[in-house]
Amino acid sequence: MKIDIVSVFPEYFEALNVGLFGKAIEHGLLDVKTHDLRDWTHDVHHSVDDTPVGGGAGMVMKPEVWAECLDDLLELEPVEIADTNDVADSSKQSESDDDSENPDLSEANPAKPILIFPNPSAPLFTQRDATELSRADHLLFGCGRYEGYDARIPRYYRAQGVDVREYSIGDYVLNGGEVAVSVMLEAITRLMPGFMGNPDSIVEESYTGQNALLEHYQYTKPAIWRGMGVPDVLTSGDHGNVNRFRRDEAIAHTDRLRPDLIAQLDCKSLDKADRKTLMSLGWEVSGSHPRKLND
Ligand code: 6GU
Repeated sequence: MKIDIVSVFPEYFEALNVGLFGKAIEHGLLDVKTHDLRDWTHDVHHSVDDTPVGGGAGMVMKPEVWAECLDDLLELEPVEIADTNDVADSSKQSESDDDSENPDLSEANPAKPILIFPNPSAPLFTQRDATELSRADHLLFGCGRYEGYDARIPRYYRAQGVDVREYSIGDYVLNGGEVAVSVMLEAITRLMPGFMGNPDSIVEESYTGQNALLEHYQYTKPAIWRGMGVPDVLTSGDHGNVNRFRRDEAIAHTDRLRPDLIAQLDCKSLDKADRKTLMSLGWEVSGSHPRKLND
């Protein structure tokens, strides 16, 4: 997989050379290039931002600099587009800003570069997105800083037929996209075939597959540590019981911390024992998704 990262702090990504990610680069599984956005400026101050049109605090990243950079990396010629989408029309804005703007996972053509902008005001990046993007051949990340980037940048490249994604990594604000890109990259690349030493460890994790539950608790030896034991069933050697115990623990754990994930489960994928456990926790398991009773 080819990965280009554009940032005003390209040195931030030197940390990628360590651990499994570093190994994947060494082995040629990943071809990572970082680029300094300021290399595409022409003024003495190498400025990449300007004051917001309409006023307000902070600075906004300029479209010209980003476009010169992205045209180079995507090998596109600059064009004028007949885009009448006046930003002032908020109804149009909301129409084009929902999740549907990130193209459907199944439509992606792996050979086409995917342009990704971290953006705290975008749809949430999920394991589903990571899984899909792990099949791409070329990802290009554009890290914004300051208050964000000119909204015409993603719109322009979509109009050029580029697969453009914008993602937030959670409901909090970071100073820039660098940390978010690191998070996304780690989530994406570890799903690539050949990246992990033990691919089985991916299968059982939280948020994977149809049945996105939080994971059950894990224990290692010793069986008693500082007076604390582990659940007896785990040392029983009965794999059926161990699996059931873990599954029930995962369900109970998810019910407590992330009931929103239970409400997204597909009822068809739940077996009899799952249903029993869920019902004992106050869920109605019928129809397409479980429903919490007395909510
Ligand atoms: Cl993707 N960027 C920034 N700046 N802040 C964020 C974020 C992204 N996701 C959550 N907070």
